[in-house]
Amino acid sequence: MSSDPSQPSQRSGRLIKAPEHFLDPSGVKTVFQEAKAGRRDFIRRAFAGAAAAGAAPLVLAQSNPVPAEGGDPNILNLPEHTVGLGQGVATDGYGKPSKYEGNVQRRQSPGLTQTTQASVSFAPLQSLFGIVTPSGLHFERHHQGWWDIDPSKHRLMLNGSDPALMKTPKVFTVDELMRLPSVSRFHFIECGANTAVEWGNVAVPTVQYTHGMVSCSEFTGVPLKILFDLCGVDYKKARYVLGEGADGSSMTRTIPMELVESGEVFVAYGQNGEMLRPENGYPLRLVVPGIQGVSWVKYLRRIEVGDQPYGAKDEAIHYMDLMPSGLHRQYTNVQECKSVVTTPSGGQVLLDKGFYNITGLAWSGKGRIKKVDVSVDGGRNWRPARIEGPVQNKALTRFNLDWVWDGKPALIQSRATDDTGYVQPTYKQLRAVRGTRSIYHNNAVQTWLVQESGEVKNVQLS
Ligand SMILES: Nc1nc2c(c(=O)[nH]1)N[C@H]1C(S)=C(S)[C@@H](COP(=O)(O)O)O[C@H]1N2
Ligand SMILES: [Mo]
Repeated sequence: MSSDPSQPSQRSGRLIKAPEHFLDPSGVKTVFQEAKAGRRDFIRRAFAGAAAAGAAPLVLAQSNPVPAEGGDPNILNLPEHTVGLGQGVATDGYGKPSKYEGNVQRRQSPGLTQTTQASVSFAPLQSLFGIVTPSGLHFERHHQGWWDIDPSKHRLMLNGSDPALMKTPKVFTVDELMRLPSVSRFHFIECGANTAVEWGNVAVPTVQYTHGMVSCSEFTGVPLKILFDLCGVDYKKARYVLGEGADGSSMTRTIPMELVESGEVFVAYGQNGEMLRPENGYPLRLVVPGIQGVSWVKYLRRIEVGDQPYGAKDEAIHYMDLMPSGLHRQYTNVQECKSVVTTPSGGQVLLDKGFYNITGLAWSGKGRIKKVDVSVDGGRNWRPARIEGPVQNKALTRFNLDWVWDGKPALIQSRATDDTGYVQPTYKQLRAVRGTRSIYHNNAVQTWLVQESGEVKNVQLS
């Protein structure tokens, strides 16, 4: 057997992860052919073994995803790492992923106009497990570039648009904020423009580009309500909140006070157990669970309370939805219930028929995921997926489903339902309400076509 199991493209056996060089269509072919040459015989032998052994009455056993008998001679080799002395503790003090995982990276989309300074990078959802996005792979969206700000010089000011709305405006240092009572919560953040190119059926090749502007972290920080209480906010009058960043984008959005009063909004300094990454707003960012990414102000330097919506520039030109009537829907804050299958997904290759674990992510800006149904025939039949718990409020939720691929073309979809009973729409249902001229807030059911060759493609069913 010529295959080298250490190669990342073969890490998961019969499934090829989206290749690094997918932009060159011949690149997909090459990886596919190499993998086929290396693994076909092995897979066929495994099937023969299963038949001889008399498979147990389980989907998994019947389709035998693992080699049954005969063995792999590689297990008898004693490589250097088994007989030699390994390396001492890492001397750089901060660990890195294995060099074999070098192709797991955030990337810029081929579906977007290339600018001199890129302002969006997408998370490699196809390569991630569970619900946490490693901080170094969290998607990025910068309206005016990112900064690594000195936390000792950074300040957060709270004030009212009118002195009557806040009794004692205050300026906090980062240290002062870190002395206050803190919360740690898992939440997804999704840019309102996630999945935008699919409105135009541009069909970018991988789930990284269709859905990679969503990420999920455990954030740590101080509830904004605590700061407002310290500053003596008059909650009867101050019904709106505005966050402002210390970067040059002057990017501001109105946040309704109810969200702060619920205790859910917080000023975060922590992300996945350490301080925020500079790209994600170090040293302070607003966490506004369930609300589109633009409201999660990074490099947070000022919070104002007001008695009316601000109608800020980004509320007049960005993140609005052009409805079929010709009118704009100005405030779409909540990210509606959505899901996507991350494996198998565009750019991946199934090397043979048999068992596969279909897996994906679901989320809802309104609360918790109640169920996820999966179809392998383009939405004619649905089966409930296994939800990996605990299911958390306004966080990514992982689902899995057993599947035996018969080698024929398959149309794989997922459809999530949240605890308000809202069901993720098909493109047909979404377009019936929203028309065809939207850019933002696309939460339609995604379809992946598994071709007979095993190659998986992004398609849209009308
Ligand atoms: N100060 C500031 N905050 C910002 C932005 C920005 O450009 N500057 N971009 C916003 C947008 S549009 C999104 S989607 C999220 C992206 O957060 P991330 O880069 O941590 O993924 O941050 C929001 N907060
Ligand atoms: Mo965004």
